[in-house]
Amino acid sequence: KAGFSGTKNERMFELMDGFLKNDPVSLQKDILHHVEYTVARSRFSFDDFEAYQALSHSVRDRLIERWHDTQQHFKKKDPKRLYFLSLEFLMGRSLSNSVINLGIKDQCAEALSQLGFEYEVLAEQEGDAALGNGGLARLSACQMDSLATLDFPAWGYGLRYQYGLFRQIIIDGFQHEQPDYWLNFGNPWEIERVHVSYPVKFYGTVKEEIVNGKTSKVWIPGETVEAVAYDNPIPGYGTRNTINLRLWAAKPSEGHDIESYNTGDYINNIVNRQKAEIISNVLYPDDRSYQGKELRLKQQYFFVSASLQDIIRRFKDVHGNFDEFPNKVALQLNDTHPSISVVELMRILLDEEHLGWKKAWNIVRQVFTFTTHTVLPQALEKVPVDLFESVLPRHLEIIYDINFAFMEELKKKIGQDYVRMSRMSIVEEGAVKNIRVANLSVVCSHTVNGVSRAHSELLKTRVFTDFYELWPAKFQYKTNGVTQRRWIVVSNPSLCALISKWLGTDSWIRNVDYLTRLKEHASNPDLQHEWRMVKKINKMRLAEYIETMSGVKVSLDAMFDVQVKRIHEYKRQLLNILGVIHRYDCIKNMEESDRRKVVPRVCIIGGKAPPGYEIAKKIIKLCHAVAETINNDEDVGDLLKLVFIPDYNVSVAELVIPGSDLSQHISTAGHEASGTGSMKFLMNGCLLLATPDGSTNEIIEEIGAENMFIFGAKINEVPALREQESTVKSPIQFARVVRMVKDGYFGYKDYFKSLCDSIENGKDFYLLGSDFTSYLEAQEAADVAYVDKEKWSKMSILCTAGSGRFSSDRTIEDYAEKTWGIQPCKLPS
Ligand code: 475
Repeated sequence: KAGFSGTKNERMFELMDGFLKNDPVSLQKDILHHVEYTVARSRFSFDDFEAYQALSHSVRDRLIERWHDTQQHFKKKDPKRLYFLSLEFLMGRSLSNSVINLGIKDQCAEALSQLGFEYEVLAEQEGDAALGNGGLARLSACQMDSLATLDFPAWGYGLRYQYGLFRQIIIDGFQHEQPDYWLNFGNPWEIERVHVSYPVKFYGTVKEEIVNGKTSKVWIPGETVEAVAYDNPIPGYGTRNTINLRLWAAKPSEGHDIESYNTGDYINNIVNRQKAEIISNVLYPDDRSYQGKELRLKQQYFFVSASLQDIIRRFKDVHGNFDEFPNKVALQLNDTHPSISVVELMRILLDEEHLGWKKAWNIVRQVFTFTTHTVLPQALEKVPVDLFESVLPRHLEIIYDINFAFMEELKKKIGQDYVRMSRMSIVEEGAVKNIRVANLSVVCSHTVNGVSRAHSELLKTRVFTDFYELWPAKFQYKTNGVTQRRWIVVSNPSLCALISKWLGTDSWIRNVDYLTRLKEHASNPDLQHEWRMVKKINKMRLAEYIETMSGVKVSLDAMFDVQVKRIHEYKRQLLNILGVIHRYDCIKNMEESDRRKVVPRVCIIGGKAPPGYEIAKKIIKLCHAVAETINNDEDVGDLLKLVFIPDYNVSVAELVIPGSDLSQHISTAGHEASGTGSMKFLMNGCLLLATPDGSTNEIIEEIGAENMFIFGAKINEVPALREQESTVKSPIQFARVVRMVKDGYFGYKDYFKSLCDSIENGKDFYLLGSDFTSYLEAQEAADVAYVDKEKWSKMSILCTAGSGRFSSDRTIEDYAEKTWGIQPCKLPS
């Protein structure tokens, strides 16, 4: 408009007529706009993938609007913010989740259908964002969803890996790892912030300087790398609040090393600069020990340093000094991986803000909270002092100072108990001197959380006993949870509709307490019938997928029995496979007439083995070898099938979980810190066959043992069983199935030898033999229950009805109140 005479802001408001509209016609216009101007295709010719891109950009526009408003609102209100620091986030797909949380799925589907596209087909075009390994990383993703939905002023911080978790391909039954270059086709869900970047320093030396009459330490780095922000909006459900997951990518630093440019080796200098990007190149697969891996330490420090610079900049925008810092900032350490941040914050407060030791230490101890996700001692990180000294020289000094202060404090409390002091010390003395990152985290955090009640007991009695005795009040637990938005609404739309219909409301999507009301209808034959129909639809989807992936045709009448999770000895996929062999052996040796009584099963196993974990890889091969024999045995037919689902990831889980009848969570008691897969199955009305480990005991409390199949040794029985293990003979059925593998019944005799040896009498650390009989009994109980359709349906409904306590909404409310001290900060709607 020529001649406009108002202010700049008025002009902007005039040009922008409110928020983007969500009716199908507006969405269509946006989609076509993006086809033409973002994807740069003709609106008269674009394929499914291009349509996915255009749709994603249209959804992203809506996310950005809300994201801006949310950030503005947080800025205005200046509440205490939670910063969730995690080296891993397993987000999976964003489109399907975003349209649900924005409440625009139906409108998108309608808009697309008139353009000749199917929403479901487009959603499938998206690859997974797999910036994490397993349980810990998916938990972070679920918690982000809950933080947004519950309107908490939270930020997630992590690393933007160019390569996510490896892709698993199976060749001849063996796992091979392939790089996951997930950014190949672009990523519409992130916003690159070229102007939000910070220098991160490494190596070099520390000097003393006099600043304002006081000696101060100055770190002269040997290398500087730039961290650039990529923002990923996380929308809440049923609220406009949209929070941010900020991931850092490494870029060569501008202005760094100018001198070497003058030496004339122009090309080589550019090549060297490029090496900076290696830091955020690749996610480390969970190999249980990272000891001595320099790149891992650099990744940790890189993301921590950039995040803290960002957090402090935001704080200083509003506050003139650090007095208010603990009232405005909560820093959550997701496992020990980001724990170097306690030292980095000390360094900033001491060396850059010149606060003085006492004041700085006082602040640090008020802002950090730590959650640990493991009970395995080998997973507790240690960093060799030499490595630390080279990469982060100033941080090592500060760790020594923290440790000195801690040791002095300890001496006052416990006297001269040097043995105990050396156990608790942050610095481990010995042939190789190490920094114990777990001890550092416990000392510097005001709260230490476990991820289930059982886990918390183990932390107190086995892992951190000395610390628990010193600071009992520090130790808490928050039983994990998963988000019902992703795990029911997104992945099981039929069940979602059914639940809302029978409850007469969809309020359970924001408030899971409503789910308990399903209990009242659990015996209703109409609900049971509809419930079975939903399961059947989901089993059909899964059966199709299985056929495409493995060529095996499975019967929908069979019980779908599923174990999907990372492959680990303690998770005992081997127990499952040996159980399948036993079942096979029974069927083979049965009279023809008895075969008619067998409850048909499809046993499904999926999961990735850590690349360097030999035994885990052998378990995958064994699964394939056994499957090959069983699936091709005409005596067996539909009575038993075994399939391995390759490349298990979040989007595969969304397909597998709703289609399962029974799922297995069978870790040796005392080894699974919590387990969250079980919760996803539970929500989807899938019965659990489980050991009393991790969060299972709490599930039993909610659902009742009579609605589950529980077996095996209890946590407190395991140590004694282990001691007796070499003297107690394993049951004959166990010996028989192991012998079948050993004798080469499934081929690869030599290859499986070490696997069989690992469970031989006297070496069976994970107690497969000892639990085998009760495992078979539990399996039999499941068969019996499955035949009684009414009973099974009722149990299944009760699983969903009792799953509310395992929503991450409950976990997050609990953290907010008891650990972080944060309040909701909701955008006015
Ligand atoms: C537990 N991952 C589950 C889940 O709390 C629990 C370790 C080292 C490096 C990279 N990743 C890891 C884990 O430790 C992990 O995933 N732990 C899992 O955390 C959430 O439910 O029992 O095994």
